[in-house]
Amino acid sequence: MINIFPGLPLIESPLFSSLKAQWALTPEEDRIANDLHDKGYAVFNFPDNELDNRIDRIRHNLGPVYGIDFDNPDSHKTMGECRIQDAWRFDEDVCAIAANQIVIDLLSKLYGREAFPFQTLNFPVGTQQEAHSDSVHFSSLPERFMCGVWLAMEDIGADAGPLFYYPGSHRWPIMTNAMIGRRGYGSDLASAQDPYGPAWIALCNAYGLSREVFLPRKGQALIWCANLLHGGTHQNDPRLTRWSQVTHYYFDDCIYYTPAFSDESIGKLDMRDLVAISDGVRRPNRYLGEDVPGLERSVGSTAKKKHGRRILKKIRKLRGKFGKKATESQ
Ligand SMILES: O=C(O)CCC(=O)C(=O)O
Repeated sequence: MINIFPGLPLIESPLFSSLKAQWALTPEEDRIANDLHDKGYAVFNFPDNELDNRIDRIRHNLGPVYGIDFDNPDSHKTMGECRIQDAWRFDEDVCAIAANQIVIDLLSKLYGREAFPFQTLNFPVGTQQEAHSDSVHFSSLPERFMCGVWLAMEDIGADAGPLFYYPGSHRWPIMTNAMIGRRGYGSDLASAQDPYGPAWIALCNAYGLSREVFLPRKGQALIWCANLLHGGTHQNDPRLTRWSQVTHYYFDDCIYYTPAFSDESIGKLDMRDLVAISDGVRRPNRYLGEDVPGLERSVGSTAKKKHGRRILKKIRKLRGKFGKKATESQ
């Protein structure tokens, strides 16, 4: 394939239509590619014959970590922890979902570079999070080589705090500290999303987009592009669960960093030191085929680190049961 813009994901290229003509896509891949290009998200059935059994085991194994009374249908499920980051490190089924080869091959084809999963989040309830783009948490150079795959682990109705998103927002300029006049490198935040909230609201108003809500059946998954604005709606019924797993993917031959704690314009990047979930091999930061040395971490989010440590303590308590060592997430 001749591609004048290898520094852009194929599905986000301005030459998408002409590239697609040279691309051997099945009808289903074609639909997914079009949806990602046009709307910034695409829904598909998660390709795993073992999925139902995996979901049962995940709910059983991770359930005790959240501190939620799942057995009582009337208990308020939103009172405990709402997420476990990187359960792939100790739970084989979380790992298998993240490392699903059919999904990795699909993403690699759609982006034009090898995809690799690097982070998982497991939720028993909705996050009720404000609209945000993952690009402030994880970005790449060249930009947009990141995506999320959100998997419904049960049928999800309107009262369970479903996922929402703004179709088309993936095309907006990627939010940076420079854009909002903030210095990020070395800063400390309670939440890495906080500084950008007003700017995202302003963009929503300026572009006049309306949000859509995702009401999936168990086993449906949604890919979101790096810059798609999304979040979790209010959970109307606190007695409900909303089991889901998000896996975040990067693509080979990029610099991986956290924009919330970076100032790109002056070369201050809070770079990430990543291991691919799929093969356990480190993925060095690279630019145009060469390793980029000088890994540096900025200060980062204190709240996130404290939260990570709290969850890790709980997981360690259960470690005997899982039989594997849990390590702190990046
Ligand atoms: O599942 C949700 O409610 C939102 C998840 C999310 O925003 C994320 O993982 O970035």
